[in-house]
Amino acid sequence: MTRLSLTNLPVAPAVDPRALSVGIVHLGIGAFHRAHQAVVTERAAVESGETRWGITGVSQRSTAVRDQLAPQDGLYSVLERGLGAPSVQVIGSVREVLTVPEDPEAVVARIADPAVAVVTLTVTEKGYRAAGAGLNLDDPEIQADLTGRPPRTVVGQLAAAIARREEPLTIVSCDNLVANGPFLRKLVGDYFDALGKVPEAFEATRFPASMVDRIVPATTDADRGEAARLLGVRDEAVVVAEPFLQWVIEDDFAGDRPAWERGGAVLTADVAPWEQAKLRMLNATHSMLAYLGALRGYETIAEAVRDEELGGLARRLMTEDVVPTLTPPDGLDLAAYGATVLERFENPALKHRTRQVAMDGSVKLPVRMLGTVRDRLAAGAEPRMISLAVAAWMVYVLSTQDLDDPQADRLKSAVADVTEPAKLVDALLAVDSVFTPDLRDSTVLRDLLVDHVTALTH
Ligand code: CS2
Repeated sequence: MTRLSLTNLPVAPAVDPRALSVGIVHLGIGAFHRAHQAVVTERAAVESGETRWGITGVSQRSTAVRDQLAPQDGLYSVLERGLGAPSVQVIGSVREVLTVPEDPEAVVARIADPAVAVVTLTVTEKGYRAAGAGLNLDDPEIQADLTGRPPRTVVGQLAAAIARREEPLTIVSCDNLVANGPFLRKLVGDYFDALGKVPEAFEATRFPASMVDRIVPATTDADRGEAARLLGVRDEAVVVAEPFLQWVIEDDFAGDRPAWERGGAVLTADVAPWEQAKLRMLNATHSMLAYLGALRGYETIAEAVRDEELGGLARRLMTEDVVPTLTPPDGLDLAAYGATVLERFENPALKHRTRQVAMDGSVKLPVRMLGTVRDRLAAGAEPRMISLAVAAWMVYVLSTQDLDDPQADRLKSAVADVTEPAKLVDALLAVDSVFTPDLRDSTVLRDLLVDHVTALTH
């Protein structure tokens, strides 16, 4: 079967890719970006008629995405899997892919290009190389960037480009982090402080917060087969996604920006309530189902949530522990939102693996679970359900051989000699890159964790 490309186009993208020039650099061109921001950006271009917002995608580590996209002129399809028949759409907004290992300097040069006004990022929690609220200055890659080599870390790339630019730049974090924009600004500021010089352009650089939402599991051979059947051509870069898509962006830009609101995004003055609702309701429940589901031998999130007991626990996590900590954004009914989240998880066509959601727990828990624990404890409540989610992670760490986590070595050695539930709880509560002293010292939390770990391991 022939391969998707500009000369082999069964379904034309909504905008002629040849007419687009690059105005956005996206760091971390994985499946999520291609199924989310790239789609909204293309829709915005269709609605506004603007052709200056093509995307240069950057791969931080591997050349895989570039190798998939280059022979296809940057084109790829989004395979949407909902309850009905799957559908497919070809997206043409990615115009170039650069890879950091091959040419780190080209990445900085592209961000510094005056035609570029916006940088977006999906580099996952660990890509920020933070320790607590600041930059991890002990990280060897950060240290190496600080010596002045062409930068290989995300923060190093942004800092080097800001130092070179004359026109204002806006940097939009699209990762699942609390106050992702201000957080990234702090990390870049820490980097400049460590360098001992803060360029003038840093002050003018804007870091709006954003909340992103779309479930995008890893693509499988079955997805590639389905896309080929629907398209009539082969697409090595297909991404699969649910129909739902949400993007709420803080309206704080240094210069021009794509008309993303015309592509379906919401521009607003305050993203925090949206982001908090999403991280605490959706992501925390997702992780809980991933850990409990994996421990029960379920392959996918849909199987886990369809287990009556686990589905019930997921519902109780939201209603009993999370909702009381939230101030809903205007127009959001939290009960209805929670029900929608569970319906989305139940989508049997998605095949989102429990192991995929379970990875990187050491950097996900603080963002999606521990704020809820802290708020419930402060309110004098017993956070029974959210501590079950934390306990499930602890048992998962103990029982998983090839733990996929940036701190896997540290976690595995912490639990190496553990023989009983209380020891597991204490060993992991002592990991100070995950748990802050207030949580470590809470006997209410510890007792709950020991109860849950006991129940989960017997
Ligand atoms: C998931 C998220 O893998 C995970 O940790 O919880 O990727 C989730 O699918 C997205 O945030 C949904 O928007």
